[in-house]
Amino acid sequence: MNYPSRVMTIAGSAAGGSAGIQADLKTFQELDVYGMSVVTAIVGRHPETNKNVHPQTMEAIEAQFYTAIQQVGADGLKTGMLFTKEVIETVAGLIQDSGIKTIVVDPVMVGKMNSKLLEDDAIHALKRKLIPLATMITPNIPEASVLLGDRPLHTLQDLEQAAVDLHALGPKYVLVKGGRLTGPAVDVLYDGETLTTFEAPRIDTVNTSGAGCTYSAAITAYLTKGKPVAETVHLAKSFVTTAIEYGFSFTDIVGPTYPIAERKYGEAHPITVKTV
Ligand code: PXL
Repeated sequence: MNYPSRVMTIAGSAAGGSAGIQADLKTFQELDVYGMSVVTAIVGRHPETNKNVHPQTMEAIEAQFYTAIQQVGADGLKTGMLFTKEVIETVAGLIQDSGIKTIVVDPVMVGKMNSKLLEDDAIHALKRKLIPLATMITPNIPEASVLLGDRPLHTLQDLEQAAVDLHALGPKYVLVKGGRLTGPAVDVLYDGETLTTFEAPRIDTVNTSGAGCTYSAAITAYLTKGKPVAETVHLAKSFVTTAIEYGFSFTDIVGPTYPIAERKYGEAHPITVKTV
């Protein structure tokens, strides 16, 4: 038997199941990589205290990481919600000592329902300690803007320049996701030499909770399985676009993307790829 690639997510647990660890593990399962998890914080709102983020201790974070590494080992890893400077520094240290080759950093800052998922004083540590270790970073427009000192980003050209400038922080590849522009959903990949755009039709839905997590988890899965970077982004964007197309809501609040959609409906979305 050929064993599957082993992939770890270090992220928040989203109690509602749409985002964070839950979206990552569902996506890993769909793409046949063996999923493991390190929960950095639990996200779930208490109806009386209103507290929404329940951080885990550094001891708990390290315990989960070492258990996964020692019992299984890891070929690839992604980070999602890290929440504090201390978690970022701890996680950067663990990654650095691990020798894991494929590292995807999704610089999660704010959730779809506006939950704050990263503290303000953590940005510096994210830029200086974690991003330099990344194979790929996957910021959306607000995250790219914060990482560039609150630079306004309004056009595709702005995103292309942002990808080039973010590459200077040290990751091997930068993917700036343009989902918040109007018109088609265009993402920009920069590998240090060439800019490539990946365009999908815009899907008219509000049910996109977990879309970013699902996208970066799919990227982690494909990269870890050894796909070349442009093919990885193409396949992962197709996967997440289908997951968004079949997104739904059980209630009257923003609902989840549906990571099972590509398999269930046998449909991979066409993506237009262009070199800039
Ligand atoms: O979608 C961003 C996100 C990431 N991680 C966790 C979340 C959310 C959004 O709510 O809860 C844990």
